[in-house]
Amino acid sequence: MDKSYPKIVLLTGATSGIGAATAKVFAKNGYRLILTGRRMERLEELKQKLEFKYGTKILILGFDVRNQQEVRDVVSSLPDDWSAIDILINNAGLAKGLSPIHEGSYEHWETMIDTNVKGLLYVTREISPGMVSRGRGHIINLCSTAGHEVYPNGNVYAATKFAVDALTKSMRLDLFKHGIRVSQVSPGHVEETEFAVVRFDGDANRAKIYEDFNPLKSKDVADIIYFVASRPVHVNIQDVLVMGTQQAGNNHIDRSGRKYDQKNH
Ligand code: NDP
Ligand code: 8X3
Repeated sequence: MDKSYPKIVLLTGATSGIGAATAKVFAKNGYRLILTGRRMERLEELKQKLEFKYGTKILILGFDVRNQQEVRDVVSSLPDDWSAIDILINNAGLAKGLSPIHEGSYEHWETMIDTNVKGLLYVTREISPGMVSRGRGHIINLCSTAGHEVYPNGNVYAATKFAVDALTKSMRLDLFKHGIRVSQVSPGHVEETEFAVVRFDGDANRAKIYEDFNPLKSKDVADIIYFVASRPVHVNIQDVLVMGTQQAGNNHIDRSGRKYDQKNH
């Protein structure tokens, strides 16, 4: 651990799924956390739980990453002792709908583009100048297998994640000379998240997409994000492409029943 310990992590999308699991791993390892999302009551609950369990310091900020002015206001009014962010984890994101291009919903398209691409850009634009001026920092973006390979009806969600992949590569080119690391993690299907429920607008039956195979769990991805963030400062992991054992690509999933349960091995 270097001299600036404990480091400050700003994590977007901490209210559920991969973000909530990531908050837990970093809290356990003694980092100071700025946890963000729109559902303030969830953030309050998480803060209380993690501070009590791990004794770590947590600041919570409720805002919508799509709102450029709100993002600017929130970042510019960070208390002095929370403003030197060491690690930014751009995790907030979502899929909406699963329709062929000729039937897609404009509203779904706007929501995905505004959140996954523009939201990530707004937060990064506000936080990266401080990193540049300090000559240190690490940005970790949540991409997806959908940012590497398209699948039927995944069109606009995939396009946003291909954009995240392009932005990770571009940010790396722009920021490496300032001592800032840029990485991404690209998971396949992950359960213990609200991803499918959000995609299908709360339709619990449609959201049952993990019953016939064993996908990644949110903690699997959180552990990888932590691994990426905790490498020695001379190491920059560019991308981690990771899937459950029963998934070999976006279009290749062994749906013959849930297998490879850790308990049985
Ligand atoms: P969840 O739905 O469980 O979590 C999404 C998080 O994003 C929530 O905390 C939500 O908080 C936040 N969020 C969504 N929209 C906004 C917004 N406009 N402003 C602020 N926060 C927002 O899904 P996951 O944990 O699965 O998703 C996390 C990331 O992982 C996403 O980028 C997703 O694309 C990616 N991913 C997910 C995979 C999966 O299979 N689950 C696989 C590959 C990548 P709130 O609603 O409180 O604002
Ligand atoms: C989430 C995984 O396959 O639903 O990024 O697009 S997938």
